[in-house]
Amino acid sequence: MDEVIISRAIIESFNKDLLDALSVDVAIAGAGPSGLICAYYLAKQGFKVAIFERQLRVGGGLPGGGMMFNRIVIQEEAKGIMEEFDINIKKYKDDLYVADSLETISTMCSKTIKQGVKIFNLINVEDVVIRKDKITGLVLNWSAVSWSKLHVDPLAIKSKAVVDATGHDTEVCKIVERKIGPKLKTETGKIMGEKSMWVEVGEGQIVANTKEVYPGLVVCGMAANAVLGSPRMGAIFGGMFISGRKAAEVVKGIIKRK
Ligand code: 48H
Repeated sequence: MDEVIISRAIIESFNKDLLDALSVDVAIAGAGPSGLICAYYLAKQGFKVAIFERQLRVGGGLPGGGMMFNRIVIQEEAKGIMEEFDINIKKYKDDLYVADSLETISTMCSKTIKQGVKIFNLINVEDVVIRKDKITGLVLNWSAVSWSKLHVDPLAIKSKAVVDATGHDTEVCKIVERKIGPKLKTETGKIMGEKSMWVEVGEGQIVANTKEVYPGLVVCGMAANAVLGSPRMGAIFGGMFISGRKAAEVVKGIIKRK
């Protein structure tokens, strides 16, 4: 055993994946539940997908369950996705099921990676690449650079489609609104803003809200409701999963259109 060999193994292996991710079919910002599910269904259909996650860990708001009780609730419509991932669910009442949030996120992450998705954590999406009126990639920097506010220029990757799966923050859409102007496909062209909790409406509207909001840019999960002005829904996650799966279909349409 040799320290330098260990270092070389890590650097070479990581660099190979990062170099390969410079040009992908789909670049996803955020490795929360909606981003993971979207990536999984795209990779399952043969697309080359990379996710960039600014935190150390994946999962976004899912592992924390509801108010740190590490359980999530899902509804009947999302049962098929839980079955696809082979995650245990327990019927609670009517069409509602309970799952362990740690089993859910670890299984989703594992199966998404095994499907061929590359997840790069500790990397912050700080801008988009634009060609005429179309998003064609992401601008990336180490999270440590942005957290410590260092003046270090970023690097960029190219993709056929970009997915904003950054949750409540709607980070990619915010960048587009700020830098390109009010041209998002919403009522005002701007981010409409997330509304207060109303589970039925929030879960009801999330699928319709999952769409291409600017050429080459799809919004999914909590970001979809925040951009399109729908309510939050608390610790029920079925809508996030179904939105991720729909985002994969929308992305497929964008790539086919080319
Ligand atoms: C790289 C970034 C950046 C960036 C953010 O918040 P998430 O879990 O998002 P969803 O939509 O998959 O799930 C939402 C759900 O967790 C939730 O919050 C619910 C259901 N709330 C209801 C309620 O009432 O509150 O994950 C987003 C991920 C996170 O891991 C972020 O760290 C990451 O995106 N992220 N990654 N570059 N600029 N911004």
